[in-house]
Amino acid sequence: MDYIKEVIAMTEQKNSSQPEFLQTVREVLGSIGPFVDENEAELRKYSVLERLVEPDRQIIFKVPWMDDNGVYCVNRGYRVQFNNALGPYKGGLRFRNNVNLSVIKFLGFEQIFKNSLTSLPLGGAKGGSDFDPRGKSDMEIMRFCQSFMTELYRHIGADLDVPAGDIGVGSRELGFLYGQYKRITGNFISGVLTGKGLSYGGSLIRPEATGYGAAYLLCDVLDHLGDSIEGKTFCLSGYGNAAWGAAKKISALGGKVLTLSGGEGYVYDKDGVSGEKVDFMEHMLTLRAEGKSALSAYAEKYHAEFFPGEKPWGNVPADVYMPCACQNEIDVAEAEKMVDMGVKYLCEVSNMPTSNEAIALLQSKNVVILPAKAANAGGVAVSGLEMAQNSARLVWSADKVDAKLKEIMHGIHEQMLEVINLYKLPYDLVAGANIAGFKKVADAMLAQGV
Ligand code: 2IT
Repeated sequence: MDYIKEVIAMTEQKNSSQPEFLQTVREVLGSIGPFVDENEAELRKYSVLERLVEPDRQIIFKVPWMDDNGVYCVNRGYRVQFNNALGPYKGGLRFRNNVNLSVIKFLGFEQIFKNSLTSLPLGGAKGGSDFDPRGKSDMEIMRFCQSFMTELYRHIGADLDVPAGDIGVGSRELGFLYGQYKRITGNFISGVLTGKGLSYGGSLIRPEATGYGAAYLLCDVLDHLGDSIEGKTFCLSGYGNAAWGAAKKISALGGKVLTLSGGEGYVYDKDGVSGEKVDFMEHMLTLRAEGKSALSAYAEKYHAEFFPGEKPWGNVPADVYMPCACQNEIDVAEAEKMVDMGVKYLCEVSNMPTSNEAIALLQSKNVVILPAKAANAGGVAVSGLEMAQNSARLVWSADKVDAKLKEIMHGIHEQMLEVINLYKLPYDLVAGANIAGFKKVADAMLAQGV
């Protein structure tokens, strides 16, 4: 444990202004003790942890663009290529006003272990910008994406670094980004981006993959515990891509989704979000883009209750809480309320939705946590399958991709169980995911030398 403490202290000292990054480093390193203790001499000798917490490359660039009034604007672009021990750098781009280097580094660090858990050959990276597409016109977004790619293109490649979407980057943005990449390079290299539209190299099931994958992993966890989704109540946050996929699969499997949420508050639908209500979530994104209140539109249309300015955590009793919005949605106060409401499972679909203190509290109350790196790995996993299809110049059927996604999520549960059994841990999936994810990266880093 001394080695881990030393590296955490060193990381804190070097990155004191990056709270999100430090949060994930403490969380990951804090739970891989059993593996590090067992292999300390070798890990120390080759400075594996010191190398792990330092990104290979951090690219920060200017993104000038013109708005619809002819005003020139400047945003900041990022690409952090964290670790390519397992494969080309891989991870999404996030466009959101609160993006900064700390946020991109936390996402990139998480991505290393998540990608490792998929068992596909993918390294870890993340990028994005403090540009926020909300309230911008399509043409403003196009000009921004073209300018962003005019700088980014020189740093990416199908065997080098493969960006995808994240918050604020969906099929529209990826289309503009891909078009500009193609224009600059003159080549149709579809494997350079994932999450593309179906007409130009995208994969079926990629839009559904994050939410479906989380539901599949939850099925495996519940199965292991002799339980099932059927009849369970779910409290979701967000209403974007991850929440949409999760609601679609959970409702199909017989679970009841009671809430959706956003910055403006949450809706409580006692009849459950299913069928055409799930389809309506796509329309909610359009409403949001137009600056309208998507949640009150849902509440009005489906006679649900709208609670402005509130979060669903601990206000609605549910068996499973499923954050699907952004980082640090759940702190100790919310966790305490969730426990009082009788929550049994926390399935993290957004990246790092729970503070480290809230994780500790929930674990002490025997809440089973499916950590984000495992639970939301379905998104990047199907990105990996999109890369495979692009390399083979083939298009797989939805059933084939879905079956592979299920298999990958099943494999993630197996890997977590394996280390839990190996180190005689309780059924702690947080440690299971971190150790299993790290082990493979450490092996590859050691094999490839310093
Ligand atoms: O957080 C994530 O894993 C993603 N936003 C998806 C990344 C990807 O490369 O598909």
